[in-house]
Amino acid sequence: MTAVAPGKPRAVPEVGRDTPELRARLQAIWESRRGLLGWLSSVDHKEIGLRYIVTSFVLLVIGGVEALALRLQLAGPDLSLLTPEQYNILFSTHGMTMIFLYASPILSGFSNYLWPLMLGGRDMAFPRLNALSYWIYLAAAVFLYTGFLVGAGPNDGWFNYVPYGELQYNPGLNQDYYALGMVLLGLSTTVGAANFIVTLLRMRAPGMSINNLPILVWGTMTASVANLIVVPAVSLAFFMLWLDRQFGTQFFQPQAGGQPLLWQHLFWMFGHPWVYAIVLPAMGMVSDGLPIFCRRPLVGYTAVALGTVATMLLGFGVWVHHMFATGLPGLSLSFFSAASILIAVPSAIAVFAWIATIWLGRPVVTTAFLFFASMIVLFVIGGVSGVMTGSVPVDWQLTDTYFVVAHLHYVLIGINVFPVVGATYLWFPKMTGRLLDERLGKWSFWTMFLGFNLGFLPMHLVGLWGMPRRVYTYPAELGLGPTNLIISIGSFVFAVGVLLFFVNIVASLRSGARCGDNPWDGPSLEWATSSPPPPYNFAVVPTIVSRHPLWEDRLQERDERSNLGEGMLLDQGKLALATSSLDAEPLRILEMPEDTIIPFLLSVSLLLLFFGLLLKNVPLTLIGGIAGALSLVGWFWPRLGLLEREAAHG
Ligand code: HEM
Ligand SMILES: [Cu+2]
Repeated sequence: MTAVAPGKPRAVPEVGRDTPELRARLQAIWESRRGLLGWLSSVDHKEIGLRYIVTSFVLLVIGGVEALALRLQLAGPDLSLLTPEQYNILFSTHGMTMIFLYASPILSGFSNYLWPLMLGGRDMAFPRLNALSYWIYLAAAVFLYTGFLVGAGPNDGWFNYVPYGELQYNPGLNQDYYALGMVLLGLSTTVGAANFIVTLLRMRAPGMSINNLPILVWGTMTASVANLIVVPAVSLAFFMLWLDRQFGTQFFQPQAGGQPLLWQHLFWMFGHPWVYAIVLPAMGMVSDGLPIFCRRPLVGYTAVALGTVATMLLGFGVWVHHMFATGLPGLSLSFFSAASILIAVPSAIAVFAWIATIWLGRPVVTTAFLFFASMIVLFVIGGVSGVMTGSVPVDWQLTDTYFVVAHLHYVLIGINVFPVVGATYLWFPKMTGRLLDERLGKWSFWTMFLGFNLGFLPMHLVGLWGMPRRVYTYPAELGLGPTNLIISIGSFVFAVGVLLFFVNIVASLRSGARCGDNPWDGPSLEWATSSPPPPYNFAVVPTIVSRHPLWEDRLQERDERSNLGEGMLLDQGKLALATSSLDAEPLRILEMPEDTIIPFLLSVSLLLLFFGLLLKNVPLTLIGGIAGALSLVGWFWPRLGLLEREAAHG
């Protein structure tokens, strides 16, 4: 399975220059096989990253179409396009899709693609686990949407409060699909998070020390640590709900001594940190992207990096702000209110750093720049309405009104969708070798920006006027009709902007202008390799001495230079270098696993297993379980090569 015979001495790695022969050799070693089997077996982080990105964009479109149906229904008073039951399923499925199947996976996609390139490594630490996390994500999306297609989508909001989720109030399969689907998705998030953390600690180029990391890496690392801690809480909650429904446990049944509030605690202990997990990496995209177009390093790197971590630490202690209206004791409300307001501080650090970077730089107004810079405005609006609802008496007025719908979209669209679209303009050339069209890009930006504000700013108003969220209609006497019409029109304009973005992608894939390795003159390592990068990323292992390896000549910050043309060859097999956690000193040479179809098979087995559990079908459950166990046997079958860990120095 590997090019290296076990036992062959290679403790001191050869050092050499990047040559065409070396590249040919590495290409042969690292290339995935062609054909369907090769495609299903790929463990290349770039391939997996792209799959994540494409799949989550598809889900963004699906979730967007659901939202437009909601806004059609609400465009005027007393409309009956949707029944109340359909409305319930649609807003819950929209929330679930956007939060779980789009906002987080899209960031995993970008980070998967970019991390090893930014860090100067050849792949993630656990390539097979990486493939597994993608395939399980896809399986969970298929599972959840099967429910939706058979009329059993989630119908109790994305946070799925009990006791309404319990069997006696909710007898269909809706809640079972949602509960099991979320447990399945939790597996994907967990293995993905573990992979990011170990990759950060081990798979960096020599010299890529902790204070040279791009902020996107800080963001995803922080998000991954949080996910590892909090995803079990929500998986547990959904599993307990399923037990309540199928086996008569009474965890959340008040009449039997169960605790509905337990659900809310478990859910929001997860839910709030998760909100940061879907914004911190996106903030990292802005922190790394803006400086490229401002032609200068980010102002306040250390403060922004530490602010990222501080946001998450505080973020663990604010979940009760989702429960201010549940009658908890006053003292705990004060504590959680104070913490929620405090969390504005580290976020504000990032905002000031971005503004200072633009102020002190020489901005080039590209489409990517527009998306990143406008995100600052949206972030401030979403942040201010967040601080407002963080105050208990204000929240008592606003909770469950459209004000909250406005707030959550400013945060999620402002700090996730806008940066992600900006990031696509920035890194699409790296991924494909072609530029996106700038003219169409600017059209799409202005349509999105104006449409979004037209659609979502007035939501604050109807909320203040008392329009509740999650109602399928409202009577004409309330006078909410005209404003709601504006909201719906704005939503459609925004959707047209998003559509233009996708049109741009499809058109540019075929006919976009070809670009060189570094079309934006970016400073970080991913721009040092070709566009698109070869399967092995870098022919020789680079050595890094600064945060901006490609800007060192211009910045003249120090005398030393990073060395990108000469370094360890690691061409005697599918090899990668492991480095130490803080200073990135070379430690070990790792034999990386070959492509394998086992992660795909394992996730298909899990899908069968979960359908078996859902339908209480014993044969199906057994088939899924046994197939999964066999896949694991194949996965862990001892292979000598993978056990070798050789010292990287003499
Ligand atoms: C075209 C863009 C979008 C439109 C027009 C839109 C519209 C809506 C509407 C009308 C609701 C239901 C309000 C109610 O009756 O309570 C809603 C809920 C929600 N939306 Fe969006 N939305 C859009 C995009 C997004 C995105 C990109 C995200 C996340 C990344 C998102 C996350 C949510 C969440 C979490 C809810 C709450 C669902 C619940 O109450 O359980 N939306 N949205
Ligand atoms: Cu929160």
